[in-house]
Amino acid sequence: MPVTLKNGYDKLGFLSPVDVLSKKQALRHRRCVQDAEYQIGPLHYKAKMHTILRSPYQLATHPAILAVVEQILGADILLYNTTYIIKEANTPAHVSWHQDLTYWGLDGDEQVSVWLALSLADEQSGCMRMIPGSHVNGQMKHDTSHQDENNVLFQSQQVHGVNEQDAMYCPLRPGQASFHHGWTLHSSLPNRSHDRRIGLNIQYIAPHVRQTKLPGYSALLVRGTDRFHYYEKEIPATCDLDPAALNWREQKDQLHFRIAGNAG
Ligand SMILES: O=C(O)CCC(=O)C(=O)O
Repeated sequence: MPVTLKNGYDKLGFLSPVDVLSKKQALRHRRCVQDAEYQIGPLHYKAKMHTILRSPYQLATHPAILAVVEQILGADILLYNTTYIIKEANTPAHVSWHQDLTYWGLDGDEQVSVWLALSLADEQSGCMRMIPGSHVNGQMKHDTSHQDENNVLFQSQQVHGVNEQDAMYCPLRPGQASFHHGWTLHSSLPNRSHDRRIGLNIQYIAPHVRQTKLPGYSALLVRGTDRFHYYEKEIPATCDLDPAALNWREQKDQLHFRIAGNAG
């Protein structure tokens, strides 16, 4: 990655758009999601998708993505989670202003989230909006007192008083990705288009970052060395929808929800 891109990430708290896949490749990966949905039902916001499907594993280890992640986190990279975030066509689902790391229970912020578009994510379909520079002051106060069934976030958590005039929209064509820091304030509006908005959210951490809320979280080394061994080792999918892998993922999904779905 040219030095200017890394500088841009450090300054803004995000990088967008980055070309990863061709449109045709993105469509192929979209079909993988939809085939799996056809077989096992909705996949929106479920954790650890790379352990049950080959497509998200291939994407989370894509050299074009890891090259950028390495510039941000360094040579040692753990894949922490993969999850599809799907807004159906013409639906009110939205994401309130928040910072990812607020409820993740991590003891450091050497973390980066990638959002890879598998369909068009633009202003009409509810692409992400980011507040440039909002990552520099760390955690802001989040309010969880207003549950909203249309809010994608587990706790409808939100930061109040964000000046939306400062927001930058991050439109992505299928196959493009954005990268954002865990303290970057971001949100997204409903999908007002006639197509589904499908993104794969891929979260990476540096191996020295610990999960402090509950034991038993797992991760997968995707580059370099893990000298810390804080996480249970994951097995990536070698075929799609293996029954043992489905069962394992279900348990980890519950653990993930107990961690990320609870304040404190
Ligand atoms: O998919 C969206 O609209 C929001 C995603 C998000 O909040 C994230 O990737 O951290």
